[in-house]
Amino acid sequence: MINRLEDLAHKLLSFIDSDQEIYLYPHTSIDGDALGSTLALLVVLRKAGVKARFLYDEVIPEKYSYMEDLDLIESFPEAEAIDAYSHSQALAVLIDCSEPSRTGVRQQLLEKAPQIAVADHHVSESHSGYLGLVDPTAAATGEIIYDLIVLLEKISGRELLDHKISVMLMTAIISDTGRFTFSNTTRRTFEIAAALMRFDVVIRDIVYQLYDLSSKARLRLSGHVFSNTEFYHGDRIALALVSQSVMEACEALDSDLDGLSAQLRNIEGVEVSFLLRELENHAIRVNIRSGSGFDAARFAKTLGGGGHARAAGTTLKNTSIQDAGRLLVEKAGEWL
Ligand SMILES: [Mn+2]
Repeated sequence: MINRLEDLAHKLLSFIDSDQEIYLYPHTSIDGDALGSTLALLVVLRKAGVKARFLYDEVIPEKYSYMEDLDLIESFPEAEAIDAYSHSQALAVLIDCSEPSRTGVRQQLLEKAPQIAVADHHVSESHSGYLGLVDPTAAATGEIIYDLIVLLEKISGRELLDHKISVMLMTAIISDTGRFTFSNTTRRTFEIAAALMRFDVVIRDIVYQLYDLSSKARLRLSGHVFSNTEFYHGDRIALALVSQSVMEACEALDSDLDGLSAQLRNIEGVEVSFLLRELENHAIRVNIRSGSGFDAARFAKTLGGGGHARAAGTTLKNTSIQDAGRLLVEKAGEWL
């Protein structure tokens, strides 16, 4: 268990007015928590006079475009240029993940850092030598970043939080708590949200962008997913397969799949749902949602993945989507 948030705060502030830089690493397939948390820390560090960078190699989903300062995100360089970047990197901070492998192609730059820190709320192996905090009781990494910012304010004696940073952190929290409705939502979640409301955050606007605003592609994709969902083991397992051809026929983006697997889990009697998405090169991304009787994180771990008890995932390689579906149903059947 890594519990050194104070140490991380001091470390970050030791780079004030330094030419050395801090690189921030959210996980791939960025979500509202990873993005809001990373952007908030980036802006705060720069405000405090610390050089920080946020390099990313995928497209940031359009729905987050209401946040300010997205233009500070730099596209990740070609492999040949990585060495040049690594010279200025004094510290790497993993955000909303603790495994270097969760950073995809950025991992090669991350691992050149002389020191690695982490701010995360996923259950994970302990990494000795990492600074920071891994707290699975936090509903969102945004809660941890909020605590970190409060520490930075205390130590530096400067006010760092403002309206735009509060919108980023609220985005993180709303995303990972399903707008304050998931079982991970705690009193602490509301205390932090209340503190952010001091900066006139309009929750309605965030929720509209993240949840309510829809598209034709999403509507067609939902129709396909729901009408083709199959049920197994006395309807306790729900399985939905989303092939590449269906994505293309619906002109859907990956983000159009958000929330669908939770809806499958919500069907009466269903204890675990699997939403499978066919990727390139015979890989299948598996999205798992479960009720209280099924530990999705533990299940995902047996297949090389991870996550939370009620929401987890993994990627299966060298398989077809049908075979992956059969494997999951069989394994989950043994668990139930
Ligand atoms: Mn998260």
